[in-house]
Amino acid sequence: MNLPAIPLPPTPLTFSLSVCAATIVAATWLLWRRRSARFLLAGCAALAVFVLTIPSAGATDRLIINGDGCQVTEEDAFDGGIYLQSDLYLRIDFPDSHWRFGLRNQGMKGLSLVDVGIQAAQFTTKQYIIKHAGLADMFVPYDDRSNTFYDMSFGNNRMDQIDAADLPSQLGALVYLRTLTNGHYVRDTVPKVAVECREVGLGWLCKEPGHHVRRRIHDVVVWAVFDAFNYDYIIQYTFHEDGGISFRDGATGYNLPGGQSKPHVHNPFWRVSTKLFQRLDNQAFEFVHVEDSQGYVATDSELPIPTEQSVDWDPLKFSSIMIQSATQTNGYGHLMGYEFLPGDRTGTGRFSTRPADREMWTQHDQYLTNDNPGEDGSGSGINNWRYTWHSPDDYLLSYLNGEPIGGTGDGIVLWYISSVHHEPTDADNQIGSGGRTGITLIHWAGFDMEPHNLFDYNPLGGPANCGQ
Ligand SMILES: [Cu+2]
Repeated sequence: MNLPAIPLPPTPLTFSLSVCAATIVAATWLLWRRRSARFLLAGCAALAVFVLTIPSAGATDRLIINGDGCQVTEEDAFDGGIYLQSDLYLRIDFPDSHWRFGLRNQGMKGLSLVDVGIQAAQFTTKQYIIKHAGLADMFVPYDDRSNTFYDMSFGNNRMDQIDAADLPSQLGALVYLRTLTNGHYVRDTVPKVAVECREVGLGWLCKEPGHHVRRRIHDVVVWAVFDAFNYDYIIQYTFHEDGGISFRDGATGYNLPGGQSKPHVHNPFWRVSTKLFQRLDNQAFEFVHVEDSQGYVATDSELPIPTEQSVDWDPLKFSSIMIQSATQTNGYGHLMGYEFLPGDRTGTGRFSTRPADREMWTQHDQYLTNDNPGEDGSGSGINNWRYTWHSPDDYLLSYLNGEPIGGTGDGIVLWYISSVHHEPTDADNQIGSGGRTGITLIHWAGFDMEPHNLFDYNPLGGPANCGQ
């Protein structure tokens, strides 16, 4: 299935060209009756034909990273820059797979992804997988409760400028987010997103006598910095050549002045609105691997998740959430979808069970809801959580009202709480001034989204037989 075309509204350029054309026709009719003007008109006409055959300056794509293992293109990147026709979209071209996605800075929640599409293996067009993904909050309770912070409650537009020096020496680029203003898109004055192509290592290999084959792969990493005063959080989306996406939030900066050595937990709280293949027939399952009573034989199952509900991760069952279409199958007749797996995770945060503390939303790892109108945080009242801070207890728990999954709304939303405990050590304790200590090394938390029965074969060119 193709991604929807982006409608291109009339621009000042096309309007002014139309006015010019009408003026030329009228003037030609008036002047042609004068013999002395005919030679001049013929010359002007030739010049006009030359000018009008120069490609339009609008909607010009620009290659921003050009490596052997990956290329990145910014769409509609005309450097005149004032009358951009679309919001920011990037395309990634790996040798064996192709991505397209948009990047947004909406309200209080930092960098988000929109309209993500993937093409690989048997597909000849991009398959739409994500409507909107990003952070809903970052909850940071200190162990002794001297402080309890929601680090995305501090107001709109808290993303920092990214500098050229933040990039690697090769295969990196800065991009500018855009804002819809008076009918066209205008770039930010400073870049707030970094894009990098990174060599990862091996995607697969096979060694049989006389037959050694392998494939080395690249990632494209898109990241921004969310400024929460002493903490700088790196919000990072990694697009893998195998069709997966990694979502990560990394805490760095310096520890809380006055509480430099106090342990705490960073809990990035994610929201991913999927709409696989742009269809409304998506459904959810929980994968579990259960050992028998002797721990000798195991049974794997995919358990239907029929209604909006919480789902806890069980490491003893290798549990994961799967979202797939109820009708769209690959070449084997298997329903195609994506699986959500823990990423960097040092533990599982569980916090206050006292309702008055409004931390009941931390009692589970994951939630599934329908994407009903306004529930993306852009609605009114509690549904305005992207622009007006509310505790997730106020909005998330109200969305969990037992509706059949996929029964209403425009896709299925996974809410994912990732946790990383931060016990400051002497590496953090270098004494500075003003109550500050040294800069803390990045600690990451997040999850991964992997294709599940999406492809008919190894999307990275692996042979059907190893050793033949
Ligand atoms: Cu910390």
